[in-house]
Amino acid sequence: MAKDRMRFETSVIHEGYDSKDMLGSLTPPIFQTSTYTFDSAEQGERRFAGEEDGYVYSRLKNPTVVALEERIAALENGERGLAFGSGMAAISAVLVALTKANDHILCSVGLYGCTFGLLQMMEEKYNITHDLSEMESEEAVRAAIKPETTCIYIETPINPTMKLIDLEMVSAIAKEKNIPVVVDNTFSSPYLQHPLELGCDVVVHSATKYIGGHGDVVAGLAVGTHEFLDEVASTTQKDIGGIIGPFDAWLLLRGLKTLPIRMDRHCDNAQHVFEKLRHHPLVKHVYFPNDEDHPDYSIFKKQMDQAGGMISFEIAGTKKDAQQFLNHLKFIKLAVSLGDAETLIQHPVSMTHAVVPEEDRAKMGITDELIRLSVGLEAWEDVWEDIAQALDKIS
Ligand code: LCS
Repeated sequence: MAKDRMRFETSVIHEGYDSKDMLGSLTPPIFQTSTYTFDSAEQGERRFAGEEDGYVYSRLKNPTVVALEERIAALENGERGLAFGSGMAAISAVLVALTKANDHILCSVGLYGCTFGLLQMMEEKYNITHDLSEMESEEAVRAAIKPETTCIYIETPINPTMKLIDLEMVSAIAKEKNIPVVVDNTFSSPYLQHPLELGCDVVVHSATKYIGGHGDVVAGLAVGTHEFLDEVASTTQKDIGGIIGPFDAWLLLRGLKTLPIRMDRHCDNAQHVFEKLRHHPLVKHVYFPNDEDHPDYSIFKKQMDQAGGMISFEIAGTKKDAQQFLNHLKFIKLAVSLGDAETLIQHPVSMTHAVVPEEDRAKMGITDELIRLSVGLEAWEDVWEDIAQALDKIS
């Protein structure tokens, strides 16, 4: 981060908002309005023509949302941020803006289930094809790029298998070929991984997760250059309309203030639970980036500041054993989503990734026994004791 910028922990609290502009209100006001009045017909004409800056209609711009957009742009070290009504609204607005009929998208081998569903829909409707690649080497990336590839789309760490992709390596190849690289940074949050600083072009987030942090809002964010996000704002966001409401933007501004301290705690708790899980006889594989035996450990060391709060593991048993384990948990919540104060646990094959066809799930490493854990902010000893007692009950 440049020297004249505030440090991350200060930016999450101050960027994008100055109380002097809002009658001294310490927290940003919620501009709960759909539209804005013009002083005259001529002013309305100038605003519509883009000749005068100002507010017109809340699908186009809202002051609470603008504060959030400026804050996330600063946190990701990008030029402009845009906020959306969900992570999927952000992802679809970005992918539709980067493609036209018959183009090709090169994707990481693992993707969130609905992102996979979106890609399938784009293929069925517009023949926008996609391939899944491990992106494990320069040769693999070069071989997977086609003449019609107009976008590379990466999740890292991958949901739910925690594989990592070397963003610096992929973006260097993409630059040579002038192909934009989009990174879903949801699992890391802007605190742990900085894709734009590694040469990637666009970052997207499900802000529903760590950025909101309290399980009370569904929202999405995208960050990139002015040029690209201006285009998204005036096309796939404005005309498809997946905008965020002002109250939800305010919840994210509030959630962001504690992102660094929450993330430190998530990371610390997850590290302890990982150490316990890896030594349990009923656990086959544990997937967590800060593991010297993880095949992508060197990428983790290079690219992430800490490993995050997500762990996946395979029960040594069957799907029925995995479900039995889940049913025996006491306070850990059986729920999809992640990044909340509460520890959440789910079964990807029958929940978040059920929409992915079996063959692709196998390629992604999503087995019947795989469990995904979002370690919360509780005492890690309580989290472990709940997991251990439920494992003990598998017959
Ligand atoms: N990207 C990732 C990596 C995600 O995990 C999710 C949602 C999305 C994008 C979409 O964001 P949304 O529209 O829901 O805000 N992941 C979920 C999950 O793992 N469980 O429930 C939702």
